[in-house]
Amino acid sequence: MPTKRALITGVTGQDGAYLARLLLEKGYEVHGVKRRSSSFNTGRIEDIYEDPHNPDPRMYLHFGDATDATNLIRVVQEVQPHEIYNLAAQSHVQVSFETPEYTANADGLGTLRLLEAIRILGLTDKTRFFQASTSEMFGLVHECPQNESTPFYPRSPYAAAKLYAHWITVNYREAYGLHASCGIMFNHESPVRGETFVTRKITRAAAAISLGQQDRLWLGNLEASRDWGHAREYAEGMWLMLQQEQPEDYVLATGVSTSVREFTAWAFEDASITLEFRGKGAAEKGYCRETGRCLVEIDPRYFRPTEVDYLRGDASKARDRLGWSTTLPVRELAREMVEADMNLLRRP
Ligand code: NDP
Ligand code: GDR
Repeated sequence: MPTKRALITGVTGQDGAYLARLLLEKGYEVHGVKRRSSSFNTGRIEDIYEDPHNPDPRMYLHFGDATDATNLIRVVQEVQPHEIYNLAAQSHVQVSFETPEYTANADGLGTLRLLEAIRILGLTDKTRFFQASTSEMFGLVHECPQNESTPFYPRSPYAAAKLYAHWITVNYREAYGLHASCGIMFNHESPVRGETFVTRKITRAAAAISLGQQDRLWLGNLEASRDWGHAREYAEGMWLMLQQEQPEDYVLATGVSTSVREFTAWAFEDASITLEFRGKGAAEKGYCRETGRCLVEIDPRYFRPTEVDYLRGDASKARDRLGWSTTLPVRELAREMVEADMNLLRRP
């Protein structure tokens, strides 16, 4: 078998780093698209990136941006990938309310640009395509749990942009016979999760507070509930979708939903602090049971103009057809993240 080549956009992000690692382990030649940045943005892939002067490198990086069509066409032409994983996105829901046009451009049109690159270059029969769709598309949902047939109702500029990306991917599959699949992925986290997403913000703060490096954690909606899994397992799901004979869309989820409040209590427990929540609404606070000190407070700035209150996925299609399921319970995920943050913060 000739070596398979994969192109990953968003390779410097959490999922890109796990997926690149997985594909290298599977013997792929991996090409990643990274953005030009004024400071290093390759921290998550430092250990797998190889100097191109090495005798036989299997990992390459290309400069590129989801908002730049000519650049994407050139990269796809140069790499001639067997598989493209489109993970690049402005992926922060709250930030999308402040940058709606940019989010639509990068997340929505960025997907169209890649699909068009495949079509223009005559690669529709050769290149398989994965789109990182999201449970945020369900938004104001009335069905629980959510599966592939649950209607969408996006509640943010991010979710609306991703919904466009989802449907345009489906359309290119139907219109041009492209092997294109969307993973409708519920939240997945890890020790390399971006620091402004709620789980990592919490585990980092719990570690920093227990080490005396931070006084307080400010959060938004503690009632919100999410289906949190481990990013490593979701990378495997992405790969499995592109190995199927027929392209299809699949929900990836754990089937368990946990509130932000409960995740916070777990993280502090793992940092040897017992938290007690008292009060209601914006006045609710988290106190250390032993010392009585207030450690968690609400900052209304973190509330979103429209919120997604509750998500819980049903991944039975992925289990039955791909043989994919999650093994790591969310309680263990919290523990792994706090432990990693403790180690990170203890370093000089
Ligand atoms: P991250 O935010 O960690 O990574 C996003 C990646 O996209 C980074 O490499 C980032 O580059 C890159 N990027 C952002 N904007 C552009 C742009 N204009 N052009 C090129 N690259 C860009 O996200 P995750 O790894 O968590 O998620 C991966 C994908 O999966 C995203 O599309 C996300 O929306 C989607 N998703 C994620 C879920 C999750 O729970 N993690 C769930 C469902 C879907 P840089 O490093 O320079 O910022
Ligand atoms: P989400 O993740 O919006 O689900 O999108 P995030 O961790 O940002 O928020 C989850 C829930 O926690 C509530 N929340 C807070 N969120 C943040 N970021 N900061 C806070 O201080 C805070 N306090 C409470 C939020 O209101 C929300 O309800 C993630 C991203 O990875 C998307 O790219 C992906 O598509 C979805 O998951 C599935």
